Amino acid sequence: MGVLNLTPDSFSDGGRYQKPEAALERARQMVVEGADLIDVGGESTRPGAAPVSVEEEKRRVLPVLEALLSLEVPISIDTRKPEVAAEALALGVHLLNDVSGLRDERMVALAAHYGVPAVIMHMPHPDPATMQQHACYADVVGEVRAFLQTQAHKALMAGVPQVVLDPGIGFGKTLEHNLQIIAHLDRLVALGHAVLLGASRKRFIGTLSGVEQAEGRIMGTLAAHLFGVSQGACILRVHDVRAHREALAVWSAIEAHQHRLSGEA
Ligand code: HH2
Repeated sequence: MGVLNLTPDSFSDGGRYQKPEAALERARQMVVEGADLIDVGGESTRPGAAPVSVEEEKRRVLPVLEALLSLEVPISIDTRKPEVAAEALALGVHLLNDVSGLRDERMVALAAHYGVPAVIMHMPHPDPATMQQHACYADVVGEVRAFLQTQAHKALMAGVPQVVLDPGIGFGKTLEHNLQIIAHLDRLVALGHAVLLGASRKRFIGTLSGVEQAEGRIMGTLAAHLFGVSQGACILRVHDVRAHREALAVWSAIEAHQHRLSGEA
């Protein structure tokens, strides 16, 4: 899943793709590099980001979505706002990515009505502005898992055709929480739904690798993402598509060989 932020203030690529032509060009480039899906967002959810009105978010994303729908890959809308989701889905967007975890029942109803899969992401509190104050868990893996399981059940019961579970790396989580979640991602995978991992360029990668500039955190991102894939993650939300394709080509060739040998034994 290639990330396309149409924002002035996203933490790693803010301000670069605000013009529709630049956004379309970036999306085309990610498809050429091997993206299977493009995730379009019009609001930064980094801790402390300025809130964006419904009208402003629509103004940012809707014209670009219309243009992107002519691409040969599915398009996802990354929004917490039902008003934005409604118009994006009416245009024909293929996937709903809700970082607030489908807490708002209107989001569930929209995904069910349009028959699209929904990404359910965990954050401990629905407001990104204050989410770091809620980074407090007795058992982070168990609590994230329980939240996602409950939300998935509600969504499927309401008629959403498919759910994708996402632990929400960096959303109301400390370095230690992020590490525990990635190390035990198999516990989310065991719930039987597709699992998405989004660690791309995030702060904890910078902390561990010593890379201050978000754009320079590719190697650390790859390490986290490949570990996640080895635990069963099947969608990676990434800014650096080519690097991921190259790493996954090598990783999956080795993995396939491992299965062949164990099958023969
Ligand atoms: N992370 C970000 C935004 N949306 N959606 C899902 N499902 N999972 C994530 O981990 C996730 C997400 C934050 O990253 P980015 O879009 O690069 O930054 P910003 O929120 O500053 O625009």
